[in-house]
Amino acid sequence: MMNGRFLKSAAALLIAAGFAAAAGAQEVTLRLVSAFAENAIYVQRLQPWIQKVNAEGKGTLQINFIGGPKAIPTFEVGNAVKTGVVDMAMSTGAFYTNVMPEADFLKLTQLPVAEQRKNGAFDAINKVWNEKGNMQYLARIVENQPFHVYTNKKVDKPDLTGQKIRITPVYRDFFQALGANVITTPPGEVYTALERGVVDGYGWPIGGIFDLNWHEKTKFRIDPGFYDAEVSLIMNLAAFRKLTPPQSAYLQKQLLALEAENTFWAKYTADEMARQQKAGIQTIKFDVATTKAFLDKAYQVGWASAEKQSPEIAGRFKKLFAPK
Ligand code: 173
Repeated sequence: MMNGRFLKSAAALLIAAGFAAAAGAQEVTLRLVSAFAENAIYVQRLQPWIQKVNAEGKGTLQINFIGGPKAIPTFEVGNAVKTGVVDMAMSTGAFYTNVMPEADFLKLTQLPVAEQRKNGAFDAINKVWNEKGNMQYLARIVENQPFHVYTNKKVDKPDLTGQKIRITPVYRDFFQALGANVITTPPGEVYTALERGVVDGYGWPIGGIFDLNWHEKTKFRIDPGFYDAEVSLIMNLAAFRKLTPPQSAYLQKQLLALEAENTFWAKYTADEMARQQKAGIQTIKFDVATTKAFLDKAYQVGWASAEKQSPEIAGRFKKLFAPK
């Protein structure tokens, strides 16, 4: 017959084993890809965050960085998240308009992501991302990075007639409204397109043109910048909903910490402008009235395009994305 002491220790062993199994089940590893190349500033800034998440998240949550566009091509990343081929991605909406046209509307926000979380914009985005994209919009990790026209053909007014300009959906309607002929390419093809003269210029944010050596093939930057480059973390919805409460709380804490570091971008803008000047890139500027008209046109064309593609959602977003 089994005595009491044996039963007690057997029970203790079972409990211990049970805890161990439960603890094992509590750690999830999420596979993450980037739509930007691994040496891009956005990825460079994400790496230390991933290391921190993994160091502090042992037993809870780990992130496995798979790689950049060599792992999954830039314009395929959104679908990979939607279908669960990967759990998480860093991308910009312009790269996954094939999942939903609304993805590109996020360039039109005119208030910080911290405000978007307070005024309902973030929730409104997630409603659409959940329903149409089968994904969760986790965090916006780039702010204060307006887009510019970079070109090798000088202009003295906002007119790109006769110029071939590399684009993504971010710039399409605005650059066409300025008279440009547009060619869509992922960032990975910009250098070659410039080198071969397939394009005269390209759209890109104020920062990052040195990452892939485009400065070697760039003569002018047109000021002012317009819109705000959106780069975010997104996650497959089923993978997101499968997280246990502690996992999801831990992830949320780390995402908010990452967003809190967005103060980096204003300083980076100043540094990159100085660096472009040093590299011999000349700025093309307009008078005050022309500058204002240029910016007004950018937003007017951007929202008109959004309203045409998705009237109801554009209407909802427009109020929530407006400056305070
Ligand atoms: O590739 C692009 O020009 C583009 O759409 C983009 C969007 C956000 C950040 C950087 C580039």
